Amino acid sequence: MNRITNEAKQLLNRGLDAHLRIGVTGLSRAGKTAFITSFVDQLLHTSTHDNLPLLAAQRDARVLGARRVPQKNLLTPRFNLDGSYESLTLASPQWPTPTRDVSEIRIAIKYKPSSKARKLISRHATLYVDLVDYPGEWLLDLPMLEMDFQAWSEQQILRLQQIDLPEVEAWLARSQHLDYDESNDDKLLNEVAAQYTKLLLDLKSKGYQLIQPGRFVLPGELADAPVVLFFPYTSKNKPAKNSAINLLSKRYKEYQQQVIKPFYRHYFSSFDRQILLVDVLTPLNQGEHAFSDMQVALTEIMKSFSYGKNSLIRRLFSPRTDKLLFAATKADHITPDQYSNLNLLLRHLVQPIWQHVSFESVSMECMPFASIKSTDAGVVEQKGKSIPVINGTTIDGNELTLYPGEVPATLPKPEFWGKQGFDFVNFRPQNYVEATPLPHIGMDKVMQFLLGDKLR
Ligand SMILES: Nc1nc2c(ncn2[C@@H]2O[C@H](COP(=O)(O)OP(=O)(O)OP(=O)(O)O)[C@@H](O)[C@H]2O)c(=O)[nH]1
Ligand SMILES: [Mg+2]
Repeated sequence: MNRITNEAKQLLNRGLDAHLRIGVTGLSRAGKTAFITSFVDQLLHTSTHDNLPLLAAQRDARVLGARRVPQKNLLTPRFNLDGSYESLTLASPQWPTPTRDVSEIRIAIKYKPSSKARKLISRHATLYVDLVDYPGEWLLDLPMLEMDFQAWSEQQILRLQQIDLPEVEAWLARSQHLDYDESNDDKLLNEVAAQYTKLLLDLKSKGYQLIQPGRFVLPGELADAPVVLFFPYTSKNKPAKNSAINLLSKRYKEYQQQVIKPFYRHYFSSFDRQILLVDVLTPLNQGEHAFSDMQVALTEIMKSFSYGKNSLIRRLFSPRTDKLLFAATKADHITPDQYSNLNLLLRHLVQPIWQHVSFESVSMECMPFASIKSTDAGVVEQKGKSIPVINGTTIDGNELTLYPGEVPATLPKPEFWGKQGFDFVNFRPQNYVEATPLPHIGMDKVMQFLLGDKLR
């Protein structure tokens, strides 16, 4: 009893209310907006529905309710939850529109504490949760902090040379052989820089995900600023002191100091927990180049999470993330018998970081889930055999029942791409039934991992 009273006294001084800041990231189209929309929507329905059986506090009927409250951080744009609802409630429901910048939203969850000490203090407590949506592409810039302009240029040019596309060849042929030394004028330089950004956007639309610098394709408020107008350039001769080409390395340095570092200082190091959303299924469908590119991009992204004593991240910032979740999104595109394969495949993808991060006492987990379920799973009988299927409405409005195929449980071997046994179809969200939570697969498990222990 004494121990409980002591703990209660401590809590009394500190107060029961707590605050959790969760970073939600993933490459473009990974499903961040759908995730935050569903996360908030599920919480808003906790007092009226049993929508989250695996969230312990809700299962034990201790969640009294949740509501949106004004965010504390006044400099970050507000997450457009109403915009998401508008799209989802259309007569033909649509997915929320793509987002291009960081945004956040705050929810207050009122609950009954379960621990004896907490109950002594008050019958109610509030957990404030900030969800911050930020592009995974920004994490791809971390390695740039350890390279000077020359080293970065050499690496990028090499990478571009390995891509067998005429537009890449054309850009390389032009950009590396122009005479930028003619005058101090940066017009030509800006022109080639704009073409470089266009090339990166082009590559992105073709499924390449390893795009550096990440801000070039998602510049937010930096669009057209000189700091995002440079490109890799390797020259054998040292350029003249006041030639325009020197602007490239100046802008590169500025990008390191004014763009990459502040991002890690202001956002990354402020997260208590992070979820990295990975869309494994789309690249699996697009083919070998998209899949292996995603794999390299993921490995680069994960460097931001391996903060051992000597890591760059630790030297520059002090991140405080104690939980990290890798989540395979859009699991409603496959039949339930494939969920475990999807999870195993995700585990293989994040393997390079797994051991390393566990040593840093960051708790990690992998799981498959769907933020907004757009299909129903079932079984059809064919020639006396039961075949698992999913059924939904395609983006074009046609009802479709199909078996999308097997998800490989390990990294696909070259033969896999030859047979391409995976058939991925984009479904539109199901019709929204008013006053009910959005249908999901496994959001409760995701939420239990991210905030379950804070609702005790
Ligand atoms: N079936 C299904 N599709 C999903 C789900 N979540 C996202 N999607 C699909 O993935 C697309 C991208 O989802 P978003 O939530 O907009 O992804 P994002 O990461 O916010 O994308 P950007 O803002 O462009 O970076 C959607 O338009 C849907 O087509 C899901 O839970 N189920
Ligand atoms: Mg988005």
